[in-house]
Amino acid sequence: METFFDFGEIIKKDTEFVIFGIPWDSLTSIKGVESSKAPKRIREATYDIGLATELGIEIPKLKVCDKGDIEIDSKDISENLKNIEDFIQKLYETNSSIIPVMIGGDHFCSYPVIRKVGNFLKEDKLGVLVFDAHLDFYDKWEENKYSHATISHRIFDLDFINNQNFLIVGTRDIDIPEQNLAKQNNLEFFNAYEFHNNINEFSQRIINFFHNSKVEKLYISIDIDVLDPSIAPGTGYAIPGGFSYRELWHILRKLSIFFDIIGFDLVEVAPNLDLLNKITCNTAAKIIIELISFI
Ligand SMILES: [Mn+2]
Repeated sequence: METFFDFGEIIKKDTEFVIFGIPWDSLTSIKGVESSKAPKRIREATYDIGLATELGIEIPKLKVCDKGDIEIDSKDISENLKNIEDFIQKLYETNSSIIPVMIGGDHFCSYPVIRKVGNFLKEDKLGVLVFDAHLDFYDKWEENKYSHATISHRIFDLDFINNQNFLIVGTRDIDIPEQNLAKQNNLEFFNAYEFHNNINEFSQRIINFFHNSKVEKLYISIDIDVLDPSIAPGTGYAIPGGFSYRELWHILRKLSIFFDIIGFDLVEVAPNLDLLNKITCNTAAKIIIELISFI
């Protein structure tokens, strides 16, 4: 199996991070977006990337293991949810301090991961931060509770989540029904335009939000469309006005100083919509390895 940066497939005693893919995109709201191919393509992208992080950390020395992809049934949603949660349960049984790193798939893949991580760490001061151009706060999408357009609402409905430990950052493409729902529920989100070219100030706002609620442990879900499509064009909804790679890098670096990051994911990369030079897959791979090294 081709693994992320050639990391091994076996969880060892000193393994700190376990990477896994969820090749599942059937709950996407538009056709022709093959984010199920992203785990494979993002792994492949790592073979063309240097083996030191930007701060000079030697990547092969990081304690990472890549367990490959979770098997997905294209039709059976509840079976997929069960398989994903069982997979994470087993990780925690092997080592309860493992940090799961999931590569999607569409954004709905984050739901079972966050549900499982949250239920496992329930006693602790947990927060969930979503980077996304969208609120994805529909209650239902075409009659379905489970969709990548309802993912934030499903997270919000989890019993360990409330409007003080859940934040969405980078929004700039919001629909009227979800905007109304967000207002009714006092959902907190920082629009992309509120970042006024001062990355420290903006990062501090995010940190303050969670500190005010006494959050110590943070799960981070990154929809690649939080980035500007000029750096990440390979995604279903390419919306202008997103963050640069460097801006997101700075925010993640700051967050990892102030919080115990207990898991993260990167979703919604669509390799079939990427450029020939694979810029979106490269960007995704860089974000994943840089964030691992920060943590
Ligand atoms: Mn999105």
